[in-house]
Amino acid sequence: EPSSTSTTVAADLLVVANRLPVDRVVNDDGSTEWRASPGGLVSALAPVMRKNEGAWIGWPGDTGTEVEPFENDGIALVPVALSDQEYAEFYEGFSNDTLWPLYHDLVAKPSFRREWWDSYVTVNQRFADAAAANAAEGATVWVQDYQLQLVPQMLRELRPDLRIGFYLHIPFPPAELFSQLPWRRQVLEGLLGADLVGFQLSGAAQNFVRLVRQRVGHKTHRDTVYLPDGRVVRARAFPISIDTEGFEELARSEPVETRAAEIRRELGNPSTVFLGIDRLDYTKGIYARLRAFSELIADGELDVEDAVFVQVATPSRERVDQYRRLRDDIDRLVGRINGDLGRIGRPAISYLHSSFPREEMAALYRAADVMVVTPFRDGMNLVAKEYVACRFHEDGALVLSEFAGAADELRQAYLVNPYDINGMKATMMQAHRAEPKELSKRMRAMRKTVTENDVAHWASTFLDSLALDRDAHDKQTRP
Ligand code: GDG
Repeated sequence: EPSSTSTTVAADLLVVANRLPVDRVVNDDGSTEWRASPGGLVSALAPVMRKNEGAWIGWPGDTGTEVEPFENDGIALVPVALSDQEYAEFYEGFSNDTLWPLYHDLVAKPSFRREWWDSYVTVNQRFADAAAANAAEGATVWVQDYQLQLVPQMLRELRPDLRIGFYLHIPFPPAELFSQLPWRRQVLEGLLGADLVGFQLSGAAQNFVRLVRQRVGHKTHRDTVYLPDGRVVRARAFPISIDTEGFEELARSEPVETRAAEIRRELGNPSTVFLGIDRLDYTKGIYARLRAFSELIADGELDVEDAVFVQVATPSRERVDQYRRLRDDIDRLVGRINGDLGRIGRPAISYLHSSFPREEMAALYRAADVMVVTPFRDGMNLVAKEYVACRFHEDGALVLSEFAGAADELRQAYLVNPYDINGMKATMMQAHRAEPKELSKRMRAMRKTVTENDVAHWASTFLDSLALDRDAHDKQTRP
């Protein structure tokens, strides 16, 4: 049993997330070091965390090792250890094989296993203990995502002085689906430990409030839940975003420009490059999208001499069965499409099962004429926003699923229903044939949206809302 660490910090702002924003890498000589794993969340929160005696609590990414808290770039990092068995049960099991499919419209069938739930409770308690031990009096704690839904309540139990926020990065399902969960009430009560529960979309916040009313029996009004002890919990939408300026800067840089041109050359200078970039996940709709594209070629609408589909599928959750099966299915599909429709040096689909540095991603975005983002369900989908951020020439087309959170904001995308293959085919062709003037009109509007609403704006809006409600509450309850 891993125990909690001995040294502690007294942070005023804590982020509690499944993963620390660093990776432990083992060198050839056996020594280990930490390497920053830059993501939008870290870059958005780093400045405010440095200013506020910040601490980040999370799992360091390998099992079985105990690591003391350490400082990285002005932020205290507090590692929470997981055993191999906990990794399998809490992370791969309950988080990714129960909650993930359940919260994504049952795109895959969730497994309900009682021992996974027990592990979820144990690990959530360990994260809550670590947060409680490292928070200064009256500190603000921001808990992230579906792996840690019990932490708010556990933490409030231990530290009623704290201001607690929670943010869910994935969809929150309607009552009809959520109610399948054998531990539905515990999860709702876990979340109700927070003062503010944030979601990507207002529909998700409404699902949550309705469930709380139905299943827990608390009084609610609009975005507010009234608890019997007089405390209130708010449920609101805070659509997440990207470091827009950072992406655009990268896309404008000379090495990326050169690389983008090189990519097109290496693809044989086709007139149209279609692009998909996703974690290899069954929610992302990769299979249906590739089929739609292959039919356009088979139908003679597109020709492999001048159109290619580049699909990057980043390896993900490779030990979970459904992900293994998906990988095999896609391998087989790509093999068949290229075997049937490709010509020498001209595969219909250029398929890459690997991950790439940010520079290469930016070059791909710059090289692509039509970006195809067709998840069956997605909390937001940052890839869509990254593509827009990189298109500073205001060209390129975005084909986007209505079931991605991003579709709420990016109204000028070519919206599709990913279950409708013929509809997707027609819309992909419409995007492919669009006049430059039409494309730039759409792209300009979308660029305005992602520029005005970047990830820094997301973080400050959430934290301001969390702080504001406290001030209002303090005023009301002060004698
Ligand atoms: C969850 C929710 C929500 C991908 N491959 C590589 C790479 N990436 C980067 C992308 C993008 C991120 O990973 C993926 O974000 P998405 O939003 O597209 O999807 P999820 O991973 O499912 O994220 C989602 C998000 O949380 C945030 O709240 O939007 O709905 O499911 O940034 O660029 N980055 C690099 N190499 C790769 O090969 N460097």
